[in-house]
Amino acid sequence: MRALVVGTGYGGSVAALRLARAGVDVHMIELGMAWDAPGPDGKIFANTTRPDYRSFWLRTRTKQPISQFLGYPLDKDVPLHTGILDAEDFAGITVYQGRGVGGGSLVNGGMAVTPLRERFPAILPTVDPAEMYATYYPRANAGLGVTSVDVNWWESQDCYQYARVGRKHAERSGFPFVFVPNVYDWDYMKQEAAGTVQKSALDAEVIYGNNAGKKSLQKTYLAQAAATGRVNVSPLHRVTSVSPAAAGGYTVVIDQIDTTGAVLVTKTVRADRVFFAAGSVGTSKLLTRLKATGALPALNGEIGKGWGDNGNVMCGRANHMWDPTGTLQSSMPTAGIDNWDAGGAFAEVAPLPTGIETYASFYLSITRTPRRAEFSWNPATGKVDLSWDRAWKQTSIDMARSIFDKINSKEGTIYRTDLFGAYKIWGDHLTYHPLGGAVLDRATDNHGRLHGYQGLYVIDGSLIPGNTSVNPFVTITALAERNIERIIAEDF
Ligand code: FAE
Repeated sequence: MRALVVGTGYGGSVAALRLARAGVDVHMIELGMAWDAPGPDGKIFANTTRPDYRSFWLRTRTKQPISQFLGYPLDKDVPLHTGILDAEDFAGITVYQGRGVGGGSLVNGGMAVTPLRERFPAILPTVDPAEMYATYYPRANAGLGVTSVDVNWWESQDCYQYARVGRKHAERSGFPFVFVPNVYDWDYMKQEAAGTVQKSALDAEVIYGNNAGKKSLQKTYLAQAAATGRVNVSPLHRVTSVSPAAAGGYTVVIDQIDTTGAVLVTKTVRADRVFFAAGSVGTSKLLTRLKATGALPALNGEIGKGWGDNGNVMCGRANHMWDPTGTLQSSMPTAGIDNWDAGGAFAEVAPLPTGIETYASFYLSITRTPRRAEFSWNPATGKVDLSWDRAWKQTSIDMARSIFDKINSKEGTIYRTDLFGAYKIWGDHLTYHPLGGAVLDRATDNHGRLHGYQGLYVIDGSLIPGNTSVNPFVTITALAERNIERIIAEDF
């Protein structure tokens, strides 16, 4: 039995580990690089404040999430390269995604949040919360190496001054301030602060990769999968087609690319089972195209539907001079402001690690927006479109304002207007949290088996219909743990 896994992010890594441990040979195909060799500066990953050829996926100019500072544009030209962060543009939204072995775990902030149980039925209505909270969330948290910061240490460190200012302002306006766990190695961060190891989180490393300290999937699930001896990974390979094979199983067409994105060779392999784990956008685009162009015509009409942005919207606030947020800011967030029930927003108290004092508080809000978009095949362009309308973000902005208008009014402060373009308050052009497009119990059965084909599965963020109320990767991992257990027991 040979299983092929498309993508090496959270869903793909869970599938590979569990299948391999069950005795199945697994071949993982990954579009991005392996990220296992240092660049000319001796480091594998570039710094957030100094993007270079490693930072962006096949762009000749950076597209940084925060595009300006104090009126100065931050973007710059870079050589075309299969870099780590993809800023994928659709008509109404730019979707940021990790590219490489480890998927989003390579670029994310490591915030590892289990949603409150009472909010779970709205996230995945057909999944039994009892089994998720008794078995699969604990399993995911253990597998990912999730731990909480030592609050006494946190209280005393310069690098979390920004978070303490965030707490003070939240609490003075009556909002619950909640600590959230992370996958960063806190002992390592303590040594960074003490100056005894190479700095990573305390050297602003995050969205273009993290050279030490963060437990990305390469250090957790994928390391364990490799240790089984049954898992092969092919980086810089893109799955372009999956279709039923005459001899049974599936024919998978794969392009091997070089670091400029050029196709070197096209390969065809056969697999007994195929797991789609290319992320919400990757899986949705692939399935939408394969259904429309005749490779997998029996996929049902739910393919491409139910896509959401987790209600992401960013903003900064300008503090008074007596509320500095610190020249040293840990790039790993530890806390959020919870106004979900009253105002529909959960705001991550995020770092703005520039190395200088900005007097700015920065937030990524996750909001309860009802907006959902759809992927569709465009035969004229030969591409997959997404029906997201930029104007839909207004709902999310209004929800985020339920927190920050109140804080600004209480503190006598204002929004920053220099981070996303001149006189622009809201980062409303993007998402870090794409979800949906092959929704559980609609495009698939209630465990991720695609309708229409035996032996095809979806096992990533595309199963979740658009919102998780908090940062998504723990839920993606826990759902993958739940589904793969059932699939191995019944289908293998
Ligand atoms: P993902 O991790 O995206 O993996 C999919 C993989 O498939 C990628 O490696 C792709 O390169 C690969 N792929 C795509 N197409 C193909 C193809 N055709 N052939 C072969 N391979 C392909 O999917 N979430 C949190 O919970 N906490 C955070 O603090 C957080 N911070 C974030 C910060 C940033 C800057 C970003 C971009 C995301 C952040 N996220 C965070 C979101 C999180 O990383 C994301 O939800 C998960 O990575 C999604 O997991 P999947 O398994 O769905």
